[in-house]
Amino acid sequence: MKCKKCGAKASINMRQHKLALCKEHYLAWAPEQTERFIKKYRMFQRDERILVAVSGGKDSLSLWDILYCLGYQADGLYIGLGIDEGIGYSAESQRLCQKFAEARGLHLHIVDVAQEYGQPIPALAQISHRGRGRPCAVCGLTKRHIMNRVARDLGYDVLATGHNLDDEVAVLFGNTLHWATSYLVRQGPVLHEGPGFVRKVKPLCRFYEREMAAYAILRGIEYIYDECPFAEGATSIYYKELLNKLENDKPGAKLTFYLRFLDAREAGFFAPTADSMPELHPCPNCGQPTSNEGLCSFCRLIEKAQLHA
Ligand code: Q46
Ligand code: ZN
Ligand code: ZN
Repeated sequence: MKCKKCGAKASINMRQHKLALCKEHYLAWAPEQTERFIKKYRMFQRDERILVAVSGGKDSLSLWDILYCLGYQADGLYIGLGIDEGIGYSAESQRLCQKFAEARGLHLHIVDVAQEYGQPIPALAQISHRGRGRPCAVCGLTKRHIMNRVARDLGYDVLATGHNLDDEVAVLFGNTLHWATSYLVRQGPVLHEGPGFVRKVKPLCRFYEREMAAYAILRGIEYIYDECPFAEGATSIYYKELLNKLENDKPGAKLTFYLRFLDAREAGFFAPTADSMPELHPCPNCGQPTSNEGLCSFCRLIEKAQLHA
């Protein structure tokens, strides 16, 4: 297989784009595409300050690297979850994020959940009824709270996450199976800011997972290969496997599913309902918007944890 641009040996073949590229041309192509998506979906402007949520994985570190190469003002945010099962997942992912930032002279904010709120994620999950079995619901709630808080407190215009096409399509597939229209109406490359909410963007939403893995490897980015130990057996992973089978037989199926969904959403196919737009008011404790009466779900979780301490 030869590079379509220069004829040298190709490093990656993207069947869905009918495009094979060598290392040099792929490392130019990926940021060009990202810039195109940033503009197309009006994610942010050159003068805006971006906070990139980094986990130490290939997607978020590649995203930070691409924004840095494109000349955007992007700082990082690492959230220490305190997940030390198996390989010492959190400690290792934090080390890789710090190493990445230092090598490029970039600024990384670190928030450690246990230091800030008294308990790491696995312990918080034990306390909450949401966390029986798998800590992911508590983990997701905590990460969303911290990301929004840090972005707002430190005056960032936008929060960027490294979700790739495979992630987005797995979520879309799950929501479609359940016709969860209140989620479908909000899924997309940009979630606009609202009172108390920072804008959220996903600049990698049109890249396949293997394209980001290739980017990270070809750029020599050191990232954590292992998934979080709690990801094992998650429904989203099962959906990804199903969708990979489909993609294998029909190259481009995932991208088409996602892009046609965005078209349908744009055309008003999933109209907002009272359910998808609940009335929000500021939490009396932390000030973040919530649809709860009284404390937001995160503050309730922390209150419960303190009672158990
Ligand atoms: S980090 Fe947290 Fe994920 Fe681990 S505990 Fe679950 S949600 S799997 S993205
Ligand atoms: Zn080439
Ligand atoms: Zn709160």
